[in-house]
Amino acid sequence: MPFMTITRRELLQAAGASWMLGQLGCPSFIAPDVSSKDLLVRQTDPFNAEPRLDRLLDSWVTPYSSFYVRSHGNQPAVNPDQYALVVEGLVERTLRLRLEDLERMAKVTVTATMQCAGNRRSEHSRTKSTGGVQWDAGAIGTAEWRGPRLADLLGRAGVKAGAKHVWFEGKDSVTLKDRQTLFGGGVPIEKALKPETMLALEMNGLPLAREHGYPVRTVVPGYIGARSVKWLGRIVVADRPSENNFVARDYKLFPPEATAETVKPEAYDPIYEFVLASAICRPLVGATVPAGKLEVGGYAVPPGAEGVSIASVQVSGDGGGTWTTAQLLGKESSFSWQLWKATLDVQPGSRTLIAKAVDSRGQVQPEKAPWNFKGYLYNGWHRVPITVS
Ligand SMILES: Nc1nc2c(c(=O)[nH]1)N[C@H]1C(S)=C(S)[C@@H](COP(=O)(O)O)O[C@H]1N2
Ligand SMILES: [Mo]
Repeated sequence: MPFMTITRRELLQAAGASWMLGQLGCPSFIAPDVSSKDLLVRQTDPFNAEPRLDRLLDSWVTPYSSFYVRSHGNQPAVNPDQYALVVEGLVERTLRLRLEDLERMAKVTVTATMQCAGNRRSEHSRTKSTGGVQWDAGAIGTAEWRGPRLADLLGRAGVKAGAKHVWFEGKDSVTLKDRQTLFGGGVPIEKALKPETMLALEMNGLPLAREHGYPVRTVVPGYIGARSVKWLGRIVVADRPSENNFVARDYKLFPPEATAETVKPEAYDPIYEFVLASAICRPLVGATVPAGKLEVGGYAVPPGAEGVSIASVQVSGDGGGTWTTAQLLGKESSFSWQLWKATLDVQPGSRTLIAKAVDSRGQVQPEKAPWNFKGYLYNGWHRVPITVS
């Protein structure tokens, strides 16, 4: 595995053994050991960090060291011996499963891209300020997730008639303006039963690291990262969407005229699927490059709908005057990004590189994304100003 840059022992220390620090009297909110990650820290508490964009091009499966971390609260150090997952609600049998029960279930490996709904929020903020972590285009990564299917677990519990949603609850504590809460997510029952939707125990062949949700997280391929709940503690089968803050109020796409003061979140649906997007990862914004042949690289993400993949990526070296079709480097998939590269001929002066993706339905990534005060789902054409000397 040439993409792994740290040893298994180091990762086990970051994950499974970290609860021991808690045993030794260290508070559970101490930061996990992410020293073997090489990230740009956007916020320290809660911890939020993304890789420098060009590092995303190293491999189709993103190594641990460049995988972004998005947290809303603390990063609990879960003792694997005391771990329990409760499955309840509209089920025939309430389950209380230990980690070894999950490890004993049939496992699948799913390669899927994790992407934050706030990826590229800083581009929304150029139009008008937005709240939240000001991500560049690096709140995204692709991993090989391994663990049981959620459908198998729900099959054991026996889903009752009338079930419409499945809620996920994490064990981390999040501070909202007026109260403490647990992070939560959820998906419609149809998505919960899809073969790609799973509980991940492993990421890239190793146990999940603490900051990625050790010992268990949901992975919901094609959906925004917020639905892939880390440090999973509870699953509830219900007849309605979760009332958790991060389903009922946050992670909704509000119209441009909405403001934090006036919005009525209950009037809007939760965001689930990704939107078609692409970004340039090399060269970096503001780079100076010699005139002539320039290799440009980046990623493209399909819109998260079943059966829809990336068909092509178009790249411009002159602000949109002429376009070149990029070479796609990954595997075709509805749930994973494509990496791409293109060789452009660039002329001296101030130039803007642009990328736009086209999906297998023929839909083209839009030139601009509608501004919203939460700064979600920025998928306008990615523009990278450079100097050609
Ligand atoms: N329990 C819990 N799960 C969570 C979060 C969180 O703060 N707490 N953040 C979510 C969000 S918004 C994203 S984008 C992904 C990020 O996953 P990663 O940190 O493993 O990259 O986790 C999701 N799951
Ligand atoms: Mo996110």
